[in-house]
Amino acid sequence: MATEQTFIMIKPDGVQRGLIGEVIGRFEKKGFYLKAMKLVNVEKSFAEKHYADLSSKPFFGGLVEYIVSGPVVAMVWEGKQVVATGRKIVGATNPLAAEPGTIRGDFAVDIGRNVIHGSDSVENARKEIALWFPEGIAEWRSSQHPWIYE
Ligand code: RTP
Repeated sequence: MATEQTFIMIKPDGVQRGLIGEVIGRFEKKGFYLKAMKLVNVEKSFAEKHYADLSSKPFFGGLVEYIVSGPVVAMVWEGKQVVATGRKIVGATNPLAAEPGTIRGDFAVDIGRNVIHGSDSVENARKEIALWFPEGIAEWRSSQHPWIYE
């Protein structure tokens, strides 16, 4: 049974540019399941917590300012190897290096306006889901789609 989950966030630029449907469509069409979603404005302290691992980087201040600059869409996606495959769908951090066909490769130019975040490991996905969805996630599908999963 494929139960791996990842945390995906559409950053403020993606929301302002009307890319919510595009992002959701790509994950849905691949065969992943949207398990939780909310549109939220996050506080500076929350953004700092999400990106705590990067707090010593020179771009940290600008990154936090970017994330709090408008609403973001926080989502949990589920499916077989969804963490690693989600990162492939998202594309390389620098959009100019991201392959065409990836979200960043198709829709972004600047590293500081790269549209989307995706967890980089199963362990970080677990931490990020707990941080963004402390209320928990409602179960709404008990089995995988038989035309997608063997
Ligand atoms: P994310 O966490 O947003 O999915 O991005 P990532 O794993 O691909 O990259 P990471 O190294 O974790 O960086 C987080 C975000 O910080 C911004 N960044 N700016 N100016 C810079 O050199 C720089 N490097 C990273 C990007 O918005 C990146 O997504």
